[in-house]
Amino acid sequence: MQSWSAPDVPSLPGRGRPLRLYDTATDQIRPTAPGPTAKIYVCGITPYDATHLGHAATYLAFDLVQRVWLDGGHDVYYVQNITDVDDPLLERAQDTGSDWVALAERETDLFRQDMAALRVLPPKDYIGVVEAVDEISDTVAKLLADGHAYRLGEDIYAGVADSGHFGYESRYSREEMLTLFAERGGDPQRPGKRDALDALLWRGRREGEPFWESAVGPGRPGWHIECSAIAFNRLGMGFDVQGGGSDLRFPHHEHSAAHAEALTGQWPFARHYVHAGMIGLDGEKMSKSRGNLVFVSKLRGARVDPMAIRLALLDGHYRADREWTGGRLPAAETRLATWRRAVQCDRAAHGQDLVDRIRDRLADDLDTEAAISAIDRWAANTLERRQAAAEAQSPALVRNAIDALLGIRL
Ligand code: 5CA
Ligand code: ZN
Repeated sequence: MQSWSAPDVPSLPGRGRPLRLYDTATDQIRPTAPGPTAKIYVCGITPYDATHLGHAATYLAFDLVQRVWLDGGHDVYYVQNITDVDDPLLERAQDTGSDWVALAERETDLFRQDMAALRVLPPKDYIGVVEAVDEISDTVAKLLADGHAYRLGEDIYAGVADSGHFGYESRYSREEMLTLFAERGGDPQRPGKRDALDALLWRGRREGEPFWESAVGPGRPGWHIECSAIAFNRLGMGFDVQGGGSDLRFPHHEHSAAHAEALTGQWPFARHYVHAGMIGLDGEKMSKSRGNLVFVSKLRGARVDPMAIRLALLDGHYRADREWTGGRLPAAETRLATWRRAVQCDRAAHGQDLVDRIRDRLADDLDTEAAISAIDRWAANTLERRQAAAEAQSPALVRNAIDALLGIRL
C-alpha cells in the first residue's frame, strides 16, 4: 500500500540518547538495544471509520520512539499493517449499504492525510491484509503442516500450547485472558476447540463474505496471524518494538507473538511490547463501537492547527489512560503561540541545555510532559529576556529540536 509523505526531520548537533521504554512482558522500563537499523512494528487501523484522537495519540507515541532512535543515529525500519478485511469493517459496510473495499480505501486515505498533517513519520512498509493474503495463508499452511494448528469445520485454529511461552507478553491469569478474549473478538465458547483460548487463524468461506482461494482452502485470514506474518516476513524474529494501544495487550499481541513463535521455534517475537494508554471522552474509552469520537479530520476541517492537536496529545504520558477534555486544545493553542513567539526572538535563551533536557526526558520512556515543561521554561525566559547576554543565541537550534524530537513544526 501507498504510505504517506514523510516530514523533514532536522538533524541536531551533539549526541542523541539510548531509548529506555516500558516493556509490558517484563513489567519494566528497559533499554531498547537496536542495531544500526532499529526495527519496529506498530499495529495499524481497521479502516471502517475516521481516525479519532485515541488512534492519533497511539501513533504519536510510536512516532516519538522513531524520532529518539533517529536522533541516536539509527536508521528505522518501520512496518505497519491495515486490517482492511475483518468483521467490524464488513459489518459497517453492510449496515451502511456500502462496498467494504470502497469503505476501507476511503478511511485509509483519510488516515494517511491525518497522519501526514500531524507530521507522523510514515512506515517504510504499509501493508494491507488484502494484499498480504498469500503470505498469511502460506504461514497458516506451515503451522498446519508442522502440527501447530488444526482444522475445525471450515476454519483453522492455532493451539495455544504450541508456542511454549503463551501468556508471557500480557502476564494475565487464565481467568483474565478468558474474559478479555470474549470481549475482544475471541470465541472461547466455540465447541470443538482444543483450548478455549485457541485463536482463529483462518476463517473458511462463508456465504456473503469475501474470500480468497489459498494454500489452505477458500476463506480469509484471522486477525492475529495477519500481524505475525506481516511483521515476521519483514522484520524477522526478535525485532525491537511491537507497538499498539493497551487494548492490544491481550489477546492480539499475545497471539501474534505465539503464532510467530510456534512457526519459527524462536523466542521472543519482539524484544519490547509497548502499549499506549487509552484516550477517553466523558469517562469512556474513545471507540468506534461506543461512538464517542473526536475525529482528527473534523478538527482539521474546522481549521484547527494540526500542530496544536499534536501538542495537546503529547501533553500527557503516553502510557496513561487520559481524558480528552474541552480545555486541552485551547491550552495547546496558547502554548504553541508562546513557543512560536519565543523562536522568533532574535536573542533566545541558551538552547543546548534545553536540547539536552528534551533528549534526556524523551529517552526516559518518552516523558513528553517534562520535555514540554522544559520548553515552557525556555520560552518564558526568552520572552522575558532574563538570560545573560553572553548566553543568548539564535533560536534556530531550539526550533529544530522541537521539530526533530517532538515532531512539532513551529
Ligand atoms: N487493526 C487493529 C490492530 S492490528 C486495530 O486495533 N485497529 S483499531 O483501528 O481498532 O485501532 C488502531 C490503534 O489505535 C490500535 O493500536 C489501538 O490500540 C489504538 N486505539 C484505539 N482506540 C484507542 C483509544 N481510545 N485511545 C488510544 N489508542 C486507541
Ligand atoms: Zn495488529
